[in-house]
Amino acid sequence: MSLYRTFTAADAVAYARQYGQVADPQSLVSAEEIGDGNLNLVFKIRDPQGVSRAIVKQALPYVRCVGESWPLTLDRARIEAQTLLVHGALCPRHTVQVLHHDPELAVMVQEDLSDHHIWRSELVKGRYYPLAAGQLAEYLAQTLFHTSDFYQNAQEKKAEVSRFANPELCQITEDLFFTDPYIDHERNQFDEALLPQVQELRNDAALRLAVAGLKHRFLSKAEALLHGDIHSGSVFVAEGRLKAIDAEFGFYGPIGFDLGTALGNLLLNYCGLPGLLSPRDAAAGREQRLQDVRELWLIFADRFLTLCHQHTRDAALAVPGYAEQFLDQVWQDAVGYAGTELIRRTIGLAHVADLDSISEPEMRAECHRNALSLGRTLIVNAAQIEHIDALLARIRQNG
Ligand code: SR1
Ligand code: MG
Repeated sequence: MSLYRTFTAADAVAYARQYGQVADPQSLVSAEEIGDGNLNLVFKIRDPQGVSRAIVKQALPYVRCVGESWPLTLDRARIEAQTLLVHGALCPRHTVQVLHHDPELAVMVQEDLSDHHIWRSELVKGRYYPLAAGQLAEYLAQTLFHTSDFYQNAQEKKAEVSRFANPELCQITEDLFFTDPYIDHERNQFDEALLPQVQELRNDAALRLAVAGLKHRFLSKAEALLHGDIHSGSVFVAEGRLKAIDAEFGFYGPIGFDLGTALGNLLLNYCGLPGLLSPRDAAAGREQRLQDVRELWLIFADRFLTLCHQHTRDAALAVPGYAEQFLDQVWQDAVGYAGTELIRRTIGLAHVADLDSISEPEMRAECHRNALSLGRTLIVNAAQIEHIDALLARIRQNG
């Protein structure tokens, strides 16, 4: 018999008292449900002064942003906790700490990060965290290298691929990134003004062919234990600090997918800034975003290659030149996946505040159009965009 029940605020307080690892558990007295993501309940647990002391997160048996008509496995809570535990062991500085988790209740108590802010919210307000892109790159390099075949024992890795099989959450990505935006699907959402450009994308044979390749690689390349949803809403930042959260989409997939998701979200912000800030602030913010894009890739590439050169344990993969060749493929994938993130966040089911909070309709439509055309450019031309400066040039050309 299943022990699962959906938590009330009182359940969340009781749970945090038992498992929150706080000095004085009885001082936890109230809970506020603050989940604003697409899937889960998230409770902040407070003391009598209203100070947040613990976070309790519970998976619902359905997709929260759609409702009970879209059931979804509770096993995602186990996958999330276990992905964060693996990533936390590899990169504790940049992974939220899991204090306790229970797969049956689909619940997790995690470290309270109330002194941090969600990176996306800060980017939308034009706030710059100059170290964040480099820190995210460090998180990605450490977690992806150490769970890849360069480092992990081949037999142990196969067992991990099976432990982290995440078919229902992967299917969400497979559908929302690679299928829905290119067909007439009821889940898609976009302003009517975009319809001509949406139809062009649907009829674009070169684009559809490149997206097929990206989807196929997502389905079949078990390269490393990905975060699986590392957009700017899955990242907490504070002055000089960064922590990845929300790893329920974790699975063994193509390394370029995590890089592409992170890059794509920086570019969504780049596309939206003209509609969010004054012309002067938007121009400055866009330069900062390009700097973030540059640092994210260059620091990731540097760290990943250094780890390959110093710590590769597979004798054949350690042959001189192979790590560089592999990284070239990761780059090509990352450029393409960044393009799919731009397109699906503009016209698919799940949108982002970087574009949708633009209040002026014409400006919003123009920013949406820029995101779509940049997304297409990256997907179709990934093989010709051979290095970071070529990418930055393409972004500037797009407008
Ligand atoms: C139905 S879930 C929609 C989106 O929210 C998550 O954060 C993932 O990005 C997913 O694609
Ligand atoms: Mg999430």
